[in-house]
Formats: sequence, C-alpha cells, structure tokens
Amino acid sequence: DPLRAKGGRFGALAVTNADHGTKAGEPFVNSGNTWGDGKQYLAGGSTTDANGQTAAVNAMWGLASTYDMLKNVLGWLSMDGQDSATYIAAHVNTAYDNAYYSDTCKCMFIGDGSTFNSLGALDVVGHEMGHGVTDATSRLVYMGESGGLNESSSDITGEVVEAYARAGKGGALVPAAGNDWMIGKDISKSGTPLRYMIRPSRDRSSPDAWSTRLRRLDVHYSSGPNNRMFYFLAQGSSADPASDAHSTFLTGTPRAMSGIGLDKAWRIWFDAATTRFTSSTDYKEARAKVLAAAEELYGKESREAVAVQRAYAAVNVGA
Ligand code: ASN
Ligand code: ZN
Repeated sequence: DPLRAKGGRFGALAVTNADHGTKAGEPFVNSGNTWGDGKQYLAGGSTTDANGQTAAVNAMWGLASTYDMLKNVLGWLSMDGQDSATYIAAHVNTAYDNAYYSDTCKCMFIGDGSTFNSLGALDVVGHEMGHGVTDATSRLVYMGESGGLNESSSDITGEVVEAYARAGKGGALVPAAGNDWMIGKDISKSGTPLRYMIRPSRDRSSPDAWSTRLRRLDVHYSSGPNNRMFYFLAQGSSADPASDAHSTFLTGTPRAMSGIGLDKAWRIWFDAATTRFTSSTDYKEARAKVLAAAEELYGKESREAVAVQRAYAAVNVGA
C-alpha cells in the first residue's frame, strides 16, 4: 500500500477526497491504483464540491508544514519519529464542523465546515498531527488532567507550525512572523477562535490557572492553563494588570517574567512530552518533567530552567 510506505515528505504524506463519505473512523485510503472510499483529486475536479481542491491544498499545506517543522527543527520524522506515512481525508461528511485524528488509521479527517470554513488551517492540522505524536509517544489518557495536557500539546504544536510556516525562512521559529496564539482563528467565519492561549478564559469555559476542579473539565478546556504556561515560557508575562498576559499567580519579584523564545520553549516541551511524560502525567508531574527537560537541554539553574518554574507558577502549579 503506497500510503503505508515510508520515504520522507511527499512519500509519507497524502490528502484523499472522502467526497462527503460518512463512514467516520474508517480509513479513506487508496490501495494500489484502486481508490476505495477515498478518491483521487484529478485536474478539472473529481468532485462536485465547488471548493474541493482548495480544501485539499490547504490540508496538504498544513501536513507538509508540520512534517517539515518536526524534521527541520527537531529531527523528528513524521508523527511517530519513524517516518511512517499518514494522510488527511478531506471533505468528510456534510457541513462537518470538526477535524480529528484517529489512532486506528493513524490518519486525520477534516470537514468542510458550516459555522466554520473548511478545517484545513495550519494550526488545526498541526493540532491533529500533534495528537499523532502523542499517540506514538506518551499516550496521555484523553480525560482528566492528562487529557488537558494531551490537548495542550496539540494546541502548542499547532501554534509552532503556524510560526514555522509563516516565517517562510525554512527553519526558524519566528513568532512575530505570524502565529496568533489563538486556535482556529483562520477557520472561524465569525472571527472568534476556538481557544485563546494567552488568556484561555476569554472563551468563557477554560480556566487561566490550575485548580482541583480542572480534572472534571472537558479536555479542550483543561488544556488552558498549560497553553498559557507555554505562552509565558516563550513570550513572557506582563506586569500590567490590564494585559491578557498578566498573571495574579506570579509570586515574588519581578512580577513580569521574560520568555525564552518559541524555539527553546518548543524544544523543551517536545523533549518532555515525548520522552518523559507517561499516559497518566498530570499538571504537577508535567511541571517537574518540563523542568527536567530544560535542565538537561540548557543546564541546572539556567535561565531556561528558571523560566519553566516561573511559567508554571504563573498558572498556579508549584513545586
Ligand atoms: N477537533 C477535536 C480535537 O482534535 C476533535 C475531538 O474533540 N475529538 O481535539
Ligand atoms: Zn485535539
């Protein structure tokens, strides 16, 4: 099966056309030259969908950008690090407002959207591929605090891909070039994103800081504090109480912390999430393991390690 072959970038990546098939969860996969449920995109259009090929191109942009970022920044090949093939089936279902990763096919599905635009934005595809990385490594259980960390790891991946792809420099992570620290802004017809990493509570459901009630929340909300921690680690926090980047959980002075930049923050997070986390890691354990990763990469008492401690303290996760 060509889609199961290894072989780097376009050898490992494909987008198929589910053509509004509703057999969600089943692979829309080609075998040999016979396209089963998934149809090939042909010049001139193989689908009645007016925008059929645009969705496919957007999906491939996200797929290739995520693949390139993982390989060029981290030396990590595809989602599992083994360069295993994957694909996105586009045009799943009708007016379907979601995208998801399936650990059965180790592939992804995206809908055309209804209240959203077609779901193939960079951060959304990066998010779903992030689930593939988690599925191949820590396997964080998708409920409770570990589920929040699972979701957050995908959101973080989505933002890093956005920064990487928009930097246009083939390797540098330059947040100023365009990642917006919001998830799903570009698929939103209303302009309201799904999630806000700088101040998660702007969605009226996610908490900004850890508390004991976190474990009972939906994983797309309990991700909030870790998303915010990652923002603080990369970009720093503000001492201005009016700023979204201001945290009342910061203790001692200075009240504002400086970030270590997206590149280092991402290296630390990826190391911790893929080599140190287990399926049951919670916020407290995440703090210890992200700190251990920073200490190993940059040294004990390095400014990077200190920043990890401050960033977690700022979302109410202490030692
Ligand atoms: N888009 C969602 C996600 O990747 C789908 C879901 O909740 N299973 O988290
Ligand atoms: Zn997710």
